Amino acid sequence: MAVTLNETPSANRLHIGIFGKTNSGKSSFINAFSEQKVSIVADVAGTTTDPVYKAMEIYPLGPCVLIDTAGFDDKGELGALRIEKTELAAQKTDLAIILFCEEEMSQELKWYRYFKEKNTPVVPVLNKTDLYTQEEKEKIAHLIQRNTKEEVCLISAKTGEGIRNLKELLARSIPEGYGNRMITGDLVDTGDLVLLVMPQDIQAPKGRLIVPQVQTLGQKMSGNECDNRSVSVSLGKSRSTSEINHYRLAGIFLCI
Ligand SMILES: Nc1nc2c(ncn2[C@@H]2O[C@H](COP(=O)(O)OP(=O)(O)OP(=O)(O)O)[C@@H](O)[C@H]2O)c(=O)[nH]1
Ligand SMILES: [Mg+2]
Repeated sequence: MAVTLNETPSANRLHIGIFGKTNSGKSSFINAFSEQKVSIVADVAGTTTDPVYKAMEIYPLGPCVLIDTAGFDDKGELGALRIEKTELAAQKTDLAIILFCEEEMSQELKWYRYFKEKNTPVVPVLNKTDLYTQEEKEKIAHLIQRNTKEEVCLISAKTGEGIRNLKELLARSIPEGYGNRMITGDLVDTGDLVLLVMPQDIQAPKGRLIVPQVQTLGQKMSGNECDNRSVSVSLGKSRSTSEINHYRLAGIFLCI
């Protein structure tokens, strides 16, 4: 499969799911966080119905997929179906953000426990802080902290306050070993002979490797896998199938 310079396959992106009650500001948050208009925002509870998946590069997190979800308290006619979709998004989530917005937080805490049971890191975020006095903010944040034992991030999706701190907190919360499972997964064991066959992407600058090729080389030649005897072969479009098969016989064949 050819991968262009600007594409990171979705499976290799950090999936950040945003969860919270209807009207807690999930869609506003995604827009503020990404500095783009990704999701529709409205005062009406149940505005987001199906999850919205948006791939983007976010500093300092790298390639991510942001997932906007329907409120987990959706009581509309299709509420149950929407919650099912939200659960599916939860399964794809590597790092969960739970948006709190008020003192009543029983459902948020239920979802917090759900993610913790799955060993998915969770960052609790108090949104709409522009609506609260300093004292009120501290009181709610303290309540969240007491119930989750996690560092709580205070933000306003409306003013953008706190978003930068949150990005840094998220970067510190990336699941341990997340980068290790990129690209080659469990295809290769220590000591294997690895043959990388790298077709030259027409969109890549002449003579350069594209990002996933570099990542694969980097992973195979460093860290825990430095025992691999890596051989890199760069093939032009014109190579014949028999020639490729010849390489295939020499060991593991990865075609990027
Ligand atoms: N004052 C203030 N209002 C906010 C903030 N974030 C969101 N809102 C408002 O809250 C309302 C709901 O925002 P949405 O972003 O649509 O909320 P949502 O969680 O996506 O809602 P659903 O899709 O219905 O689940 C809108 O009127 C937003 O303008 C915030 O930080 N401060
Ligand atoms: Mg929404």
